[in-house]
Amino acid sequence: MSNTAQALKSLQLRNNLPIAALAAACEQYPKPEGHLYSYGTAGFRSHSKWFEPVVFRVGVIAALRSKRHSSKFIGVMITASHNPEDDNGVKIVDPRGEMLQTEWEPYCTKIANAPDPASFITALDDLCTKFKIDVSKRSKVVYAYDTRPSCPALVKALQLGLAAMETETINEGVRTTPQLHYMTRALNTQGTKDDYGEPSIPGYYKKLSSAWKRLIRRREEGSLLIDCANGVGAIAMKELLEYLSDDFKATLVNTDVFVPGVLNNMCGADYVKTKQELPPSLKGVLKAGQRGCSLDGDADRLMYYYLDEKNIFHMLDGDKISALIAGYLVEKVKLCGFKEPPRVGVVQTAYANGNSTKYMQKTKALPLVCVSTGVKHLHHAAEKFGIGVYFEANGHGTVLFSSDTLENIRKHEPQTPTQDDNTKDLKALIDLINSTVGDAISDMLLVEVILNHLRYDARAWDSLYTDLPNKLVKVNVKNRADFQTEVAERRLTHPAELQRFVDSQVAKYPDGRGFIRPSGTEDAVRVYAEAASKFEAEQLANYLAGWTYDFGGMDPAQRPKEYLR
Ligand code: G16
Repeated sequence: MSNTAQALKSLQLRNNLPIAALAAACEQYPKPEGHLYSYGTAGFRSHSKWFEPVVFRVGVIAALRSKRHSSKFIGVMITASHNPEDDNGVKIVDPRGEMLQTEWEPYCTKIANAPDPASFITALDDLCTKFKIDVSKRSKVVYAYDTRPSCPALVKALQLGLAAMETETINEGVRTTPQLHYMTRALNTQGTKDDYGEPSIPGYYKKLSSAWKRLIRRREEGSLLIDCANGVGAIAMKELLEYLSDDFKATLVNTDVFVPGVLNNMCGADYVKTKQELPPSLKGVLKAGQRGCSLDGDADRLMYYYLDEKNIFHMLDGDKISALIAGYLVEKVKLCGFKEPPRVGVVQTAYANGNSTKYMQKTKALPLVCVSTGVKHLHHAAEKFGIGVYFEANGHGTVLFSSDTLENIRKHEPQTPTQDDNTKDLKALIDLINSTVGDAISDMLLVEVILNHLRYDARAWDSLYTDLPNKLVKVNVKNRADFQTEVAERRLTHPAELQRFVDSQVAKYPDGRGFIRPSGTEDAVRVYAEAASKFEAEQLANYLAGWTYDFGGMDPAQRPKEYLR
């Protein structure tokens, strides 16, 4: 008898898992020795060469999650979003289209790292016991993937995990992450009072385009330039344009979806945010005064920008998008004439520009909370408001309407034609917004509608407040787990000495602010600084980066020259 067979025979399980099928499948995808996976900010992410075993195991976990939720559909998305093309990632989507419940994350990590079939099955058994999963229930999973070349092999691994659990599956093919979130919620709410829309990709386009047509007034001339990051957003945008008819004029660029090496390369939302410049491929294409925007590799992030009359680049990031939307919704709610108006609130992270926070709190008197990076944190905080607007500065965000607010709007009886018009607008906005997760395409339509209603051009929008100059640096360290934080990632608890250095440096700069946090999606530490001038913000960021580099245990002689010390 082989060692594996012996180990399996001696297992004492508490749940009736299909041991033979799981073990056979697990042997096909052995876990690479010495490689550790962690379920982080956006699920598992890694270089794609390490990834088939983890995706197989996610298939099994998703099936169990479905059983835990009385056979509701669970979503699985294979994407590494803004990461380089050779990376890949996988995340589990809960029945309402939200991120996986955080209590499951350590179990996912343990299951992914189990070194052999017996320990893999034991880890699954622990999960079933902990969450009282009735293994005999049916399981249903809907999945999709982005345009990365590694996806077909990963999909095969996922399918094997799902088959081992005899799961009913829907393969949505190459789709944006937000489309998969939409599908998950729509499948689970079909025919109920919470019906989210027709559970199909055409249903998604119909919902967005019909809301757009109800909202849009006379359009100005000119077309919006959309940088699709050479990712799946290009496919979705082309499909959506078919539904939007002539009153939405857009020019798509960076649409080379299946050309190797171009995904997110020198383009896309992450490029714009981190470099704070126009992607080179848009130079000479974007005209002065014209609005442009960039999606990221899986179309869940959005960055806007324009060139002024001197051809100077101006970025309108997630904070500016949030300020525009929150300010608009506050006024819209007032115009509807509710007896008890829903409370509009804003959620940000430590990356939010200091002046955006001031604008929301002081100029607009909006309640505001700051949470850790990661949509799951923002989403949960936004649920506490009647209407919760959450955006990360990187352009990832959406708007949530609480069930009480939805009921309030549904029952509302407007007393004047103005109230009636505005209530109709609000209802259409609810359909336009993909509340399951940040959706670059839905957010882009929302921004365009608001600009249209307010008769703002990009400059008028930009003038809501002036960004404090800032800089974000990625520092590669030996072990990002050596960096631990508190107060929504704004301070390091470890290394404490590094935090003392941050405090001493920040105090030297007018309007200075800076923090250091480990990334949840890449093996790196991120350093952020802002200050009154560009020079000072960059200098502060480079000092903090230099010290982070040295504290990360790297050889100081190798420190990149832009990192100061
Ligand atoms: C993911 C998360 C975002 C987060 C970003 C960067 O985005 O969904 O919430 O802001 O990663 O996270 P970190 O700084 O921890 O690496 P995406 O677009 O990659 O899915």
